[in-house]
Amino acid sequence: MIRALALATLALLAACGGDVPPLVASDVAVKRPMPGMQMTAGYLTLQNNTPGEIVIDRVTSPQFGKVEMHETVIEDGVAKMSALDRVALPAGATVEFRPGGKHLMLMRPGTDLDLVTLEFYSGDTIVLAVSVAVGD
Ligand SMILES: [Cu+2]
Repeated sequence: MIRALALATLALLAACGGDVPPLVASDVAVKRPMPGMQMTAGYLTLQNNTPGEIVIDRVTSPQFGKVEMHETVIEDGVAKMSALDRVALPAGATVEFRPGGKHLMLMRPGTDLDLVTLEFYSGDTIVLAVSVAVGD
């Protein structure tokens, strides 16, 4: 029910065509995979401008076979990555995907990686799509 309300809010804000988009990405960065590597990481900052929670539960990219949301955690002094099923953005919150914290794990890269598009889903709805030029 909460998710339905949040999506309804998103639709409403989008329909208004106001100055502030409901969900904004900034500082988007994707590095080109190292030679021979089948994965790379993606970083960005997400800002939820709605009065409701937005839950990201899937990320896809046309340029990658699989995308996962990961979080790096320190266990017994060792950095480990764990996959996140969902990332919740509380109302008005900013969530960072950055080195050493949450990040996108981009796996099985295709051949054309100059421009990468990331699609963020909440349920069946794409709540944000952002494209970025790949950096070296
Ligand atoms: Cu990872």
